[in-house]
Amino acid sequence: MAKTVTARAALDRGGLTDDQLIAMLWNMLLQRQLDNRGFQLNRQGKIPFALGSEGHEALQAGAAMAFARGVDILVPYYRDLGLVLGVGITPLDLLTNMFAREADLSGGRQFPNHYTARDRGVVSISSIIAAHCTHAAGIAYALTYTGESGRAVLCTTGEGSTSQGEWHEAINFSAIHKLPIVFLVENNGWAISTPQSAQMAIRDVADKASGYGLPGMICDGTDPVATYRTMKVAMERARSGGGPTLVEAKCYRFLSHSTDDDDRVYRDRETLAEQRADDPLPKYERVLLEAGIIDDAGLTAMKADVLKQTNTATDEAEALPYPSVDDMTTHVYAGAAYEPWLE
Ligand SMILES: Cc1ncc(C[n+]2csc(CCOP(=O)(O)OP(=O)(O)O)c2C)c(N)n1
Repeated sequence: MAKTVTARAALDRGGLTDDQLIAMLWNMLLQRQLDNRGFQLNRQGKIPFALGSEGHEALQAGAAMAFARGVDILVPYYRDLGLVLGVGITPLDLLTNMFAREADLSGGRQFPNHYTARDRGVVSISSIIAAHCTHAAGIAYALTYTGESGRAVLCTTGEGSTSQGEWHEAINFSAIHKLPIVFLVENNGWAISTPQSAQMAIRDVADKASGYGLPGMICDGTDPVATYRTMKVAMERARSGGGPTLVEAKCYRFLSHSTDDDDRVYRDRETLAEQRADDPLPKYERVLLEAGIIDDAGLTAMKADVLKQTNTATDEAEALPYPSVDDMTTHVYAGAAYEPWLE
């Protein structure tokens, strides 16, 4: 009998099923669409601020795949839209946050791109760079203290945040106490207008791990499978009592830092265009197309669906009411009757 000839290219799938590989593509497409929507809404004057994670999609889809829902705890930073989508926050949750509506999971009080969902294990974001790293170490310490095993804390930052004292304190404390935590550094080369070379005298952030006595790992953050592979090892080490890991995922930031920043004043367009060759989204689309995991029609349909879901969530969130003025001091001052400005 003739041997079946398959057109499928060999695929490094990191042990993931077709459905999981497709789920990562979905996550990446949705992340980019929602990022763009944030910028559009800002330029339309509908929301005060937006941040983009364009270029981070692959590493966030891969890291989310290594996160155990209902078990692990995520302490993210503001550029983690894909990661929070991947652990169960919905497009409607995100847009309700951007529009600061009452139904927002922080009651319409948080900044755009400052996500939280207690029921999904996502801790509220701190705008103070690296302050959340000590919170994350504290949460990991609490897991150890209360004897909860099999759970890990995932704490993310950019590479610029690793210059902050609190990052070092959190890493040191975690290593000393062998805490169940993974510090994921999304190294996009820039901290607003400060390049990595002006931030540290080393090439790899992962090298900082050895000074504190924890393992440092590096992965290609433009490849979701490579990131998943690395994060799986690190998260399993944390869950099984092996202690903390520092993971550095190399990527690039394609957009300005935020809608309040104009990157043309510090980054030349040629370098940006060169980096586009490594754009994780079309790269991963090609991988799945060549492996026959998805076909052109499937990809087109998926993109249409992502746009439709983004539009629906935008319209729904925009139609929701703002928080009531009566609710202004909730979670701000102790006691409903305390109104210091009236005294
Ligand atoms: C303590 C503190 N200093 C400065 C800022 C202003 N700030 C906000 S984001 C940012 C850059 C952080 O860069 P990085 O950690 O590399 O993350 P990226 O934004 O590149 O993803 C700075 C300096 C801040 N929020 N907190």
